[in-house]
Amino acid sequence: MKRHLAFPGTLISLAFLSLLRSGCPQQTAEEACSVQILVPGLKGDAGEKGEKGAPGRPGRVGPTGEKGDMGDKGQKGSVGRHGKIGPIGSKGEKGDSGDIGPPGPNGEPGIPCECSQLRKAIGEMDNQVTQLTTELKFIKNALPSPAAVAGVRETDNKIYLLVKEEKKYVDAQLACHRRGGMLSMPKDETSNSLIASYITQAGLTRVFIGINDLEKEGSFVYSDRSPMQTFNKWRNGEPNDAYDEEDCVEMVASGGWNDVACHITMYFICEFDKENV
Ligand code: MAN
Ligand code: CA
Ligand code: CA
Repeated sequence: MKRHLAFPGTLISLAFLSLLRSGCPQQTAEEACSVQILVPGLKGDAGEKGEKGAPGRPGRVGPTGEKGDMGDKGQKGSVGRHGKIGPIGSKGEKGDSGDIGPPGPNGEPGIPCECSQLRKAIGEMDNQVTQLTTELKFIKNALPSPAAVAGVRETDNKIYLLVKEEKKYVDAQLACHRRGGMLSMPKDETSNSLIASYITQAGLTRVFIGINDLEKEGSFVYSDRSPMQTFNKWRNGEPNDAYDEEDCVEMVASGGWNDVACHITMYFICEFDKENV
């Protein structure tokens, strides 16, 4: 047992105890029960020098030594491998504009108008109509002198304008011309009635209209030089060329015609073709 070799004192104690317990069965009382004290013997002579032992274990790592002097510079090494690609550099400054390139090829044919574009166009036109209606209403009803225009009347293709300026026939015709029209020429019942009601509503009794026999007595023509057709609204007894000087024509409020002297002055009604306005 290794423990006894390591602790000799313990061996002594155990041997003593075992003697006490045995009761000394095979020995005399005097011999067996006497107390034996085991003590070490004298130190022996020095033994011969042993052989050289095995090398000891490596010692612990010593402390770091002081830095030595720098050695001579080594030879230049060979060229290393290519390094890794570096990070992207910052953006450079804007360059000068280039020359204008050649024109591109023609584009594809357009597609039919989209509903949204049509709606937008309609919306804009609607606004324009509203604005024009307002402006026209103002022009028809509120424009004061010197224009002296008492509103206008319209058919599908004509606009009639009553001019409240007293003029003799030729000046009335000239005034209409300057406005882009001519003295009104009632060539059918519809236009005649419209002009008549225009006169009535203006509170007037007569106006010059564009009919005359200036060129040839008794041969009445319209102001556009077109000859009188079958339609006419001569009042009873007219034309009578009274005083041999009546070569121009007036319309009275009832819509009837009467030949009158061209040098007298009165209001007049011009007419305009809508396609020329
Ligand atoms: C009367 C009639 C007409 C004529 C006028 C002239 O009304 O004789 O025919 O044109 O007078 O004022
Ligand atoms: Ca006449
Ligand atoms: Ca007359």
